[in-house]
Amino acid sequence: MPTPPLRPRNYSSIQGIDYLETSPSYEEFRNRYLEPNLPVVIGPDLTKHWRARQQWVCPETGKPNFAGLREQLCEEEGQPVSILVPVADCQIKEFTDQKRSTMDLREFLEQWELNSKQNQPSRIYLKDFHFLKTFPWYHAYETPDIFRDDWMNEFWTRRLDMDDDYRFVYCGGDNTFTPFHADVYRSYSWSANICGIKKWTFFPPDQEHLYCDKLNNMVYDIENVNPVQFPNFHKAKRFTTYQQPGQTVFVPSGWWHQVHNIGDTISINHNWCNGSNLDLLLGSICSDLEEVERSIDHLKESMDENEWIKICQRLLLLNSGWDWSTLWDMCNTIRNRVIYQVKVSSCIRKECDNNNGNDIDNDNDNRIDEQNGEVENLSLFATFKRDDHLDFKRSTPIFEPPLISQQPPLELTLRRLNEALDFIRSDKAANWFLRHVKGISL
Ligand SMILES: O=C(O)CCC(=O)C(=O)O
Ligand SMILES: [Fe+2]
Repeated sequence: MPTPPLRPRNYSSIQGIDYLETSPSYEEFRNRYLEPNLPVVIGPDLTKHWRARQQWVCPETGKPNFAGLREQLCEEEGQPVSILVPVADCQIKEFTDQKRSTMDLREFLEQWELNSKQNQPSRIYLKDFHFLKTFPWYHAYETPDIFRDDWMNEFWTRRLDMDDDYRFVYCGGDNTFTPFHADVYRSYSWSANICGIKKWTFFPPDQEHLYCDKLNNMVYDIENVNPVQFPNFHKAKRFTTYQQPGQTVFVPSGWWHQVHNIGDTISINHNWCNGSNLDLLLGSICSDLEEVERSIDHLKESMDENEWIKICQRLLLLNSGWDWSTLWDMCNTIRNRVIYQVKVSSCIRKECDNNNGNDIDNDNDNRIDEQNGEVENLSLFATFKRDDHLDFKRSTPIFEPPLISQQPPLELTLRRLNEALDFIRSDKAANWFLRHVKGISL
């Protein structure tokens, strides 16, 4: 399989993790962090107006407002309602992750509060909880502008074959943690801390050989590494930061990290991608696929070429949650939206040129953004109309596309999308799979 071209990124001169007291402009965020793929922590102003920060925390103690959370989330008109949430047991490793199960939210909050009152460390961590899907009416927070160019949530919340997203809430007592990992699909994540402190340890990319053993097992917990199994782990370059209440961490693409909660911690996070890390996602799907192919290489002889492609794609979807059609459909959905925005903004520019002579000023840019808001409403309307034909009732609220001011120039985005689509099209196996199995015209 050909490898996709990666834009060069240089991690060798990083000294530490930047802290910005106030939110950067989109332009600054893109140039200093998104494009070079570097982490940053942003001060608490970014989140201070959120309902989650105002109502989920006791102002006197800084601890979670356990009673308020139970009342707001586990009751309807004074009656208890049962909400099932995903939890991880931080003391049991299962394969490469913690043992997962589900639990009633009220019970979780009660147990957590008890541990907290007794100053005991916790073991159960509520994580990957799809908060918006469960409480679409609640408005706990707003996605900050700098994280709005988010193709994963834009695409996933419009998918016609599933009702899903990458928007989560995490709640855990003292000592809960998330083991060493890089995020799904090599996506970015942002994580806003509502209360408690999170200790993040970040490892820049391209050091995987230091935390992988001969059998391809990865380090699980960076604080308990077997030096015989991973003799070179201590050589890995790393950066640590303590995220305070209200602060937001930007986690770049493909950076391995581990997170420890200090005290009772609640956070909100999204996984996301856009034109700045699309090449890394493409690289990630290619390496996931190579791994699948390696693992069933012994079966290759016994099947014809097309059967082999189909089986590899099925396993890729099962193991990694995506196949060529997922990535193709996401890029195509975003491409259609961007083309629409290009058309609308060029119409407005023409109209403004006619009205004002050729002077394109700030007012004009504002008009483009306003009009862009209308583009959003139109696309939202189109999605609702299409939803009439869905086999399921969509409960996950739509993630709105970014305004023009919240994304790079549309032409650059289109170029990157076209490059990715061309790469997929030029791969013989992907091309066959998309056309003949998925019925997509390329
Ligand atoms: O907060 C945690 O425990 C994990 C968060 C995380 O890994 C992420 O946001 O990428
Ligand atoms: Fe992560």
